[in-house]
Amino acid sequence: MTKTDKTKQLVGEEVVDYIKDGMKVGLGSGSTMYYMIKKLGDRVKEGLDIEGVPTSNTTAEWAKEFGVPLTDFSKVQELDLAIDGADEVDPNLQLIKGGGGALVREKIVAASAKSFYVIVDESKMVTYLGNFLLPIEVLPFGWEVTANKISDFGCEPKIRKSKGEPFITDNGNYILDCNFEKIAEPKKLHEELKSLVGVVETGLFINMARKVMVGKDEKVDVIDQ
Ligand code: ABF
Repeated sequence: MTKTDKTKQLVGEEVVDYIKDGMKVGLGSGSTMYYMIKKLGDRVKEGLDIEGVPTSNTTAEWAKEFGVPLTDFSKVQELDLAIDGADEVDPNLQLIKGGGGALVREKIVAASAKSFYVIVDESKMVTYLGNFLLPIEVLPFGWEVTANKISDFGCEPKIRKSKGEPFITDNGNYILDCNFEKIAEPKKLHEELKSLVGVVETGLFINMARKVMVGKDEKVDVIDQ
């Protein structure tokens, strides 16, 4: 296991302490969440009574593998807590997410929770968002037109591919990865991109994270909003 994986495991396991009996919990996606779900499965076996709402098909599979009970939004309107990873976190706890292609469901789940906690290793902490390519989920129909309009904001959108074909999200859409490099005003950029026809959602998570837990070597720093 690499040093980064050990750090992800540390922070992924530590966040489970915040999950209490009876909670409805949003389960994010990504490798840090893998460790969280595995640990949560151990707690469930010990008697913790919770239900999770998964943000991706992969997360649902992990939950089944580790014995974490699942529910969905047809039965639950509000979640007590949502937990997820991130690709970048700035000093104001604004985030870029969507490297794994699950940003829409991740945002719906985070927005439906009373609290949203983010778990990352320290490599994700940045001064400015944008070094990581910003993922933007778009409708397949006319995606070339949507990409052209996005490029007016100062990037060159690239359609995400998997095995030579466009990557298809769990919602049947495409992802454009956009090289903004330095996003000075994340809220403004998110709002302007979101107003474009064809854009389903951006990977900018603005004013959503209440707590960011940062794994650093052998310890976890907790930053509260
Ligand atoms: C998801 O998983 C995504 O939003 C993000 O791209 C990724 C986090 O990365 P990691 O695999 O490092 O946990 O939460």
